[in-house]
Amino acid sequence: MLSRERVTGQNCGRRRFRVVLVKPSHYDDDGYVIRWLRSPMPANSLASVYGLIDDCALRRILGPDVDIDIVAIDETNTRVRIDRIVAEMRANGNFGFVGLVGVQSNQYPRSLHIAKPLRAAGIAVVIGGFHVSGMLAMFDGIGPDLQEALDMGVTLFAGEAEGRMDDVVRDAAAGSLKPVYNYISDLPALEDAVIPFLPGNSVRKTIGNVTTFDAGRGCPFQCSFCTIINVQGRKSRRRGPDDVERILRKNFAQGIDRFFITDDNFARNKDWEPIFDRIIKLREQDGMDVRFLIQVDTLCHKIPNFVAKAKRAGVTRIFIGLENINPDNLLAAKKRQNKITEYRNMLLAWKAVGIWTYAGYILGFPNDTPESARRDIEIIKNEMPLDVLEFFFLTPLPGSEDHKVLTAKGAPLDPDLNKYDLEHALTPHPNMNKAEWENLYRNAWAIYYTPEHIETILRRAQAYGINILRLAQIILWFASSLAVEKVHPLQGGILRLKNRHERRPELPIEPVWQFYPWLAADFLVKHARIARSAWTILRIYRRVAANAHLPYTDRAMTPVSDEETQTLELFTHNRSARDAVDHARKIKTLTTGAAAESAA
Ligand code: B12
Ligand code: SF4
Repeated sequence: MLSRERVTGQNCGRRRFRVVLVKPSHYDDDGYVIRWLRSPMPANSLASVYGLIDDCALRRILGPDVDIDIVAIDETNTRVRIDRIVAEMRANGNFGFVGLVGVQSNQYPRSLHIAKPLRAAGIAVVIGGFHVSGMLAMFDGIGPDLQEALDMGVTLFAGEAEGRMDDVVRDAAAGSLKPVYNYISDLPALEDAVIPFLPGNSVRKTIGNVTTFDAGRGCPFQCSFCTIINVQGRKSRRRGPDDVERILRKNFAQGIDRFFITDDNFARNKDWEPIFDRIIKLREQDGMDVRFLIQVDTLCHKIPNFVAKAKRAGVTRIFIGLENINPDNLLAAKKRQNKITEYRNMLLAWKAVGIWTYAGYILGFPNDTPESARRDIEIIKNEMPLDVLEFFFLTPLPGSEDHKVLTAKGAPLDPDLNKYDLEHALTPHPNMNKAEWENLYRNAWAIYYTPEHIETILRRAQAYGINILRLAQIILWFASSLAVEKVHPLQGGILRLKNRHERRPELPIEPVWQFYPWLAADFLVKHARIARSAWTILRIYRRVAANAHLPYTDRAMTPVSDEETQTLELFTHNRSARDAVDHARKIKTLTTGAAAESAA
């Protein structure tokens, strides 16, 4: 638990308003809270809300005699001791509130379980995040899940809190919190907004010296499975370069120099260039060796200077929502901007500057079958120079158009929100039954991360001058997370911690004689498996490193030639892939023809 208690000097007559911020985790399939000794990275949602409350404290918005203390807890790496929160709040006359922060749909049931005893003790509780925002953005009125919170006396916050936190804090201090604060149709500008921040000791409960921040919000595209456009909008709202510099310097001063910029599509942040220019200055003139992971789209390489400036700005990894290689599926999901004809050139543009590529691949689009998805993964392995690939179930997340449409149709949707984590089959699929879909998801990881393909990934990376020891470690993480820990790598961490009493209330508390021997056996089996995978990957790494002097190339590493569009499986595996190639060719002919005419 991390506390930022203010030094108040004289205590006489002063009061302390206590804010406990909890970023909840959720339950695994056995009903236990997912918590680690070290979680992968700090949550930007927690950093944003912490920054906003800290700003309220610094401005003393409750008056000169009231100090605001903030405690920030990320449940993915710290146990939430509800009994202690209740005792501390009680000792303070319940002058304060508990904020359940950045609550996703899969974290909503856990949030209610945390809220219940707090409300019973008379403590004010406010829930914010994508579930509340997504539901209020897409539906008129309050659904049963949100009503359950209201019935407990929990306050709901929808929309973004920049510029709105003063009201919440003042109302909480006056004991007059409203049931709902709904700012979903009034999104704030981010220029000069309070910056996200978490103190270093909170960041250090995660794996590396990496922290997260958003340089902007919103995305112009319209993918039907996406929640972001309905919650954060389609317009680019962004922080200025001065604020980005402040975020970097504040973290750098506490020894943190690696960042995940959480913008869902940094390439469509309208100020990507001034932001990169400022970071380039910090790196090249001020000697700040800061590095970044960013998320981009599959057309980003066509933006003039984008890739070159990303490299100079210290971007070392990019994440792309590749989603699928079947154009029919992409069209069905309104992901029209994803052009399979551009995939390889885009990946090669990043590779040419030595930047690693992560991509997300969604399983369960309407045209997928177990066979077609397996074949598609093999095509990716052979024909696309991708490093890390991660798989997700197509999920109707609350806040998305898919969820709204299916709800309106009365389609059967799994009622357990805890499962809305992109790792469960939640709706009937036209071509696969539930078991087939689940098998496909489990097998997809094994199909991609074979020892042979790991060797190919490392050979390709070495040819581009990428640090393959670091890449091998990340591959170990992604290749073994589901098989060993039974969770997606983005939900994984180092050393899983479980408490016998932290189980979904619907499930029984296991007796001591059953729980602990099982925990010990599980620990041993898991670590044996990790050791075996690590040994396999280490041997591959050594073999590849020993051949560093030998040139390496393969089909995936060469730019797409016109004649390859007739032979590559990526472009010929079905009719719509062939149509996509024909379409791209027509556009090229038309644009080069028009250019030739205007030149004449
Ligand atoms: C960065 C990120 C991650 C990171 C870090 C987590 C984090 N929250 O920072 C990582 C990689 C770990 C991650 C993992 C996952 N993520 Co994620 N992630 C994001 C991403 C891209 C940015 C989050 C963010 O910083 N947003 C900006 C903040 C400021 O917005 P916010 O959280 O809504 O908070 C604002 C308001 O809601 C409000 N507010 C929030 N809390 C509170 C509390 C109070 C008291 C008040 C007053 C106000 C308030 O004020 C805040 C400031 O304006 C979002 C997409 C997005 N654009 O948000 C997806 C997103 C949140 N993730 C999502 C999912 C599904 C996951 C995973 C389950 C996926 C998986 N299988 O791996 C895991 C879950 C792991 C976990 N333990 O969280 C979904 C959630 C959808 C939903 N309906 O629930 C999103 C929306 C993306 C999507 N696909 O739609 N994620
Ligand atoms: S590109 Fe990404 S952020 Fe943009 S609409 Fe599609 S899924 Fe959402």
